[in-house]
Amino acid sequence: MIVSKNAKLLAWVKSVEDMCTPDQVVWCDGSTEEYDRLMGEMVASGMAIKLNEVKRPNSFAFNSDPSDVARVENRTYIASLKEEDAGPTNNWIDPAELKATMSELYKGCMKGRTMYVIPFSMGPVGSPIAKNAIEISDSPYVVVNMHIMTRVSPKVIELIDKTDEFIPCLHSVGAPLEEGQADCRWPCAPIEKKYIAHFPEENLIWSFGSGYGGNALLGKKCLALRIASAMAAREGWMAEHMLILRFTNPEGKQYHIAAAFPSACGKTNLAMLQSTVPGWKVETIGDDIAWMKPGPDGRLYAINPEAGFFGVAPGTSESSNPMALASITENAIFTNCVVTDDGNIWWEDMGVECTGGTDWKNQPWKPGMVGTDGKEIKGAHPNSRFTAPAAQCPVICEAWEDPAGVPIDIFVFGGKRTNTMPLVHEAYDFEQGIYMGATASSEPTAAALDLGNVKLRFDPFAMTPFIGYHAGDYMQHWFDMGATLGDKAPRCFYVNWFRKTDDGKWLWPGFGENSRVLKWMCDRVDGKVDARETPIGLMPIDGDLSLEGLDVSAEEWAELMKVDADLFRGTLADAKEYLAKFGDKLPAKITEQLNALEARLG
Ligand code: GTP
Ligand code: SPV
Ligand code: MN
Repeated sequence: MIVSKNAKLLAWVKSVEDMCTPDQVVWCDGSTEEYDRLMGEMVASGMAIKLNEVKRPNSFAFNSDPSDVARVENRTYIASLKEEDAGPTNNWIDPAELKATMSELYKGCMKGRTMYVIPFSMGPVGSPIAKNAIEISDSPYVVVNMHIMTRVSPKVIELIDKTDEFIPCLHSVGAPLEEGQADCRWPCAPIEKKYIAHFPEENLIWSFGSGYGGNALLGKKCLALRIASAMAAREGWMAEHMLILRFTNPEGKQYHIAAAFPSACGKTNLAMLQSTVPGWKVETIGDDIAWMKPGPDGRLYAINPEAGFFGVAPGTSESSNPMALASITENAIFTNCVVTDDGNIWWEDMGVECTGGTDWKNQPWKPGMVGTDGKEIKGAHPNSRFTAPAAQCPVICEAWEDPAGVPIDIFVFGGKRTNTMPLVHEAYDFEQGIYMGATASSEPTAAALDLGNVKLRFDPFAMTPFIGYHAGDYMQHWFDMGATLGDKAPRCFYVNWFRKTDDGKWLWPGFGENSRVLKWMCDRVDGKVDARETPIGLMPIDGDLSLEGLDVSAEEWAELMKVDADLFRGTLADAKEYLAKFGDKLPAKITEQLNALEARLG
C-alpha cells in the first residue's frame, strides 16, 4: 500500500477517518489486482453479478436501490460563501451551515465499512492541464468505476507529495453497519439525507447518501464540471459538458468538433458515430466533458479529462451506436440493466432478442411482462448505464490522451425538442453562437428524474446542473473567452435530431446520418457552400446538405428546416422570462442578442 507523505493530505485523511470511523482504511493503487480483488469481494457479498465469461469476459452487473438511480439535482448544492455567487440556477446553503449538517451525517457513517482513499487524475497523469485529486469513499463500487472513468495511480500520490496540491472529494453512501448487521445489496441513504455539496472557493466536494453515477463518481460532474468551471472562470479557460470528436474528410483534412447537449441527449452517440458520408470518418476524443484552453497559436484546444465512458445503456444497439457496443464487449460494468438467463446483459432497444432474465429491480423478468398498472415493465432502468474504458472504443482517436489537446473548429449546441427547432442552423457570429448556447432548451430525460413535470427546460450550454457559480457570470465568461479568441473562435451551430411528426415518428433518421449535418458544417467552415439568411441564423441551401439515399421526403425536409416565426416569438418570450432571473448579472450582450433576434423575427 502506497501512502502519501504529504502532511496536508495525511491530515485530511486522518480527519475524515476520525469523523466517519470506518473499520479500516485502504489506500488504492488502481492496479488490476485491486480491481479483481474488489470485484471478487462484491460478487461474494451479492452486490455484483459476474457475467458469463465467454459472452462478456471480465464484466459485472450491479443493480442499485430503486431510490438511487440518477443524479439528484434537488439535493445538489453550490455552497459559495455568498448566496449571490451561486446564482439562480443552483441550490445554495451557507457553507458553514451545510458543513455542520453534513458533519453530523458523516459522524460514524462508515462504521462496519472500509474507507478507500483513491488517488486519481482528471486528464493524463502529470500533464500540465490535469488535476490531481483524492476521492475518499466507502463504496467499493465507486472504486472500480473510478478505475475505469479516471486515472487511478500511485503516481498521483507522488505528484501530490511534490506539489502539495490536490482536490479533496469526500463520498459516503451514508449507511453505517451496526455490529453484526448484514449489508444490503446497494447501501444508500434516504433522499432527505442525500447531499451533493460543492464548496467552490475551497475546491472541495462533499457527497453523502448516494452511490450512483455523477453523485458518487466525484471526478465527473462534481470535479470536472462544477469545481472546474469555477476554476476555469478564475483562470481563463473552459470546463464544458461537451463531447469532442475528430471528423476527417477523404483528403485527410481534420476538423475538431465539440458539442454540448444535455444529459441523455446524444453526446455519446455523436462522439462515436459511423459516418454515412462516403470517405468521411469520425474518431472519438471524449463523450461527456471537455476542458479547453487557448493554445500558443491563439486557437482553442480541448482535452477529455476522463478515461472511460459512463454511457446511457437503453437504445444502444448495433444500428444506433455500434462503436459503443464494441467498447463494452469485455472489461465493462453495467448498472441497472437486465442480466439474461444465460449470464449476458440486455436493455430495451438493444436490437437483440432476450428470452428473459433478472431485471434492474432484481426480479425475474420476461419481455412484454405487464405490471399491476397494466403498463409494460421495463427490464432496464431508463437511466441504466455502462462503464467502459475509452481505450476499448474501436474509433478512439490517437490524440485522445494528447495533453496538448485538439484545436476546436466547431461548437455545436442542442437539445431534445420534438417541435420548433430546425435540424440545423448556424450563428451569424460567435456572439450569436453564445446566445444560442445560452438559450438552448430541452425536454427532460431520465438522467435527472427529480425535475418534476416540466415540459421544457432552458439549459444554457447543457450546463444548468453543472455550473459551479453564477450562471450570468458563466455566460459573461463565454463572451470574455470570445474576446480572447477573436477571429480564431470556433464557428457555432445549433442542431436538433429529435423533431417528431404529429403522429409521433422521428422526422430525421439521426445517429450515423447526423454525419451529413456535420459535413455541411465543415463545408461552411471551408467556405465551400453559401447559406440562407433566416431570422434565427444561417441555414443550408437545398441540395447542400445531401439527402441522397435517405427516406426523407421533400415535405419532411421542409418541416425539418422550417422556421416558424410565431413559435420562435413564443420561445423568445420564454427565454426573456427565464433570463430575467439572472438580474443585473445577465450580460448586456445577451440582451443585445435578444433584441436583435426579436427585430429579425419582426
Ligand atoms: P449523458 O451521458 O447523460 O450525458 O448522455 P448523452 O448526451 O451522452 O446521450 P446519449 O448519446 O447516451 O443518448 C441518449 C439517448 O438519445 C439514447 O437513448 C440514444 O439512443 C438517443 N439518441 C442519440 N442520438 C440520437 C439521434 O440522433 N436520434 C434519435 N432519435 N435519438 C438519439
Ligand atoms: C449525465 O447525467 O450527464 C451523465 C451521467 O453523464 S452522470 O455521471 O450520472 O452525471
Ligand atoms: Mn453527461
